[in-house]
Amino acid sequence: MTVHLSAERKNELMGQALSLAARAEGMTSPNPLVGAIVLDADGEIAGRGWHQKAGEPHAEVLALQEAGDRARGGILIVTLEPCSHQGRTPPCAPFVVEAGVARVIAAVSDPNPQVQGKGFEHLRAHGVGVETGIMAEEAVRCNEAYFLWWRRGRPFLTLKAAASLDGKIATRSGQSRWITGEAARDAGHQLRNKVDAILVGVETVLKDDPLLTARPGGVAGKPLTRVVLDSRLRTPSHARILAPRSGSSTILAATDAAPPAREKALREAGAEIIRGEADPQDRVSLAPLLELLGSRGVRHILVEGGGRVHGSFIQEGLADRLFYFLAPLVVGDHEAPGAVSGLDEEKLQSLPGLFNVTHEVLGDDLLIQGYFKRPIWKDAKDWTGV
Ligand code: AOF
Ligand code: ZN
Repeated sequence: MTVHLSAERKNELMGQALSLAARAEGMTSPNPLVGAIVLDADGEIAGRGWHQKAGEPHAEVLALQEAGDRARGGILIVTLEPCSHQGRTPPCAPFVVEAGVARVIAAVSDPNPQVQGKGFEHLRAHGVGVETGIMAEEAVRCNEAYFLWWRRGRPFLTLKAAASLDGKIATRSGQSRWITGEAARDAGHQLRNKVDAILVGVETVLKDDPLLTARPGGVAGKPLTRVVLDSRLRTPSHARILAPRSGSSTILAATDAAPPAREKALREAGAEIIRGEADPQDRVSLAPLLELLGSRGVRHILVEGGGRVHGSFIQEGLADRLFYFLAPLVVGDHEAPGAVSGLDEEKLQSLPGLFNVTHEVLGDDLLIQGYFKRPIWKDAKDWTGV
């Protein structure tokens, strides 16, 4: 018999394990965020752990190591099913058994087909009690890109736009820097810290010459894959996006329409050039590009415009989430570019409103968040078992 935990206490502990997991937000890709807590046989916290980086020890192993002998007869609380496979690190389930834990309380099953219930099975087969479904929705939510990858086989796409009240992202001459205030811009940079890649269209590079790093100035930003949709390779060789940033790389996604001389010059300037399929409008085909990025471990992509790029992702049904910063000013010019454009009429008529909408005031601006489809974490309760 292990110590009795009330439903409230289980939620509280799982909430703490989720907070531990969140400490490595943006750093573990392609692996999930995972947090774990070990209780000793008296119900006292004996160990804590969280996964910090792909290839490094798993959360439950770190928590059990900290607990040492105190884990015997105790309880492991973990935000994801303990793994059962040999990956870059050894399987956790046998380690949990060896540590002498009597019971495991897990939020949700691991959607990775190498695990998917096999971890729970291993524990049960070795006499460890397993309880799942505690805070399952929150646990999927904190790993929504990871879950989407295994459930739908593509990276998670967040679209970000900053617009005036009339939906304009710049003036007609391309001035955009003044649209939102500092708090909104900071929130935008925090978002960059959570994703693996940032993607923009070449028009954005030509107009704004952005750095696309995780922090203004980019001194200590985290490594990011920067991607430009640039079918004809119009990115200038001196674009700031090509400047080396430790750990960050720049991919220019082109088609066969791009001149070989541009390719050579841009490679020399430090870019990686990928020539992919063209869509019927001779633009870079999005789905194959996402597949390629996914195969490189990219799980979450932030799309930062412009309007036509956002429109393409929405049109293709590839947009998952929206961060829309709304600034209290009016541009008032129908020639000024809008936050989303280029959707065909059929698509416009079939677009539902956003799901799970939230509003937040940031200085003088408003942040509206929502999902283009029913969020994947809404189904979390179906993924708790074997
Ligand atoms: C993690 N951290 O805390 C847990 C994970 O290559 P490996 O050995 O690191 O295995 C990665 C897989 O292990 C991952 O996709 C997931 O299925 C499982 N659990 N992974 O990185 C953790 N518990
Ligand atoms: Zn593991």
